[in-house]
Amino acid sequence: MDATNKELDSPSRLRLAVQKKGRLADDTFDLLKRCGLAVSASKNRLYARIRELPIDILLVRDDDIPALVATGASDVGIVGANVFEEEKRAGRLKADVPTSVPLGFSRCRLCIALPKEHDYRGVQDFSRMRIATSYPALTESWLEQHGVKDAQTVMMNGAHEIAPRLGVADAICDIVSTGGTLDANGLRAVETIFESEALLIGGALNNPKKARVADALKLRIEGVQRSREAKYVMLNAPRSAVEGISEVLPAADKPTILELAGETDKVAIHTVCGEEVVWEQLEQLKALGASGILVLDIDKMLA
Ligand code: PRT
Ligand code: ZN
Repeated sequence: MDATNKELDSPSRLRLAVQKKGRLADDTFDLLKRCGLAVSASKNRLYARIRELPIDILLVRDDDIPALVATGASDVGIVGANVFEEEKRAGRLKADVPTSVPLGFSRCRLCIALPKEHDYRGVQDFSRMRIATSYPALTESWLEQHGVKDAQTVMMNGAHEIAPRLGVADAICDIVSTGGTLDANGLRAVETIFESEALLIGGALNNPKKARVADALKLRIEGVQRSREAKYVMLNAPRSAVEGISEVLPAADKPTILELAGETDKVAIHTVCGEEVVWEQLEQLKALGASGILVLDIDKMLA
């Protein structure tokens, strides 16, 4: 259901700004879905109302999210750390936007890249270079930190990769994920200046009702993040092997030990492991006498 303008004025509903369409959007909607919050974004919608919690979703371009949160037009937002930091460092945010929660998706790097034929020797190679980027503030502060004083940034909103060939710049500073785009354009990343992932920003709210909703949202997000990595491990093992098994699974909670019908020396062990369980660990468990080992995904988790 679309929210009407009047509904958006509701003082107790939390406003969450998210990217409408793009690289962040799918993972953001997936996260919200896993938090039990269904949003159906259609082309013409600028906002959507969530039924399960008093939250209104603003569907916007990612670049607008930091300012929407800084001005209070939105209470919280989900945006790439690259965009958030650039807006902050460029001094475009009118107010402090409080601590952000890292969300673990849309991971990428902001890198300076040079034509492959350039024999890169170190940061001083950037001296007197023109660097094409959409992130001038992040690039300039990195150059300054590394003692490069006479490089110049050239603002470009896209197609940075062709800037060196066009003679518009000597280097570029852009987001890299697989490195395929750089490679296809005869470029090579020589320095990573910023590591990015999606962040939940904002959330210092005076309105106690909204603050409670923001806390509930954060709690659900934390639950989803924990359950993403966590595994439920079940196995049968000799009673004497319980300690050894705990050592093989260091990220596991204290195990639940269950009696097995008709067995005196063997028990069933159930535990939640806070991180991925790899094949090598299963082999070590087997070597300790474990059998019937099951590793299951966890759908939801609340500490
Ligand atoms: O329309 P709107 O303004 O909302 O979106 P946008 O076009 O500005 O951004 P979008 O959707 O492309 O990216 C949103 C966010 O996703 C970025 O701000 C990053 O935080 C994150 N992200 C993750 C990426 C990439 N991976 C990525 N690979 N953003 C951009 N790229 C581009 C990069 O600019 C380059 O052109 O992909 C190309 C490089 O990819 P590889 O895989 O070839 O290295
Ligand atoms: Zn954008």
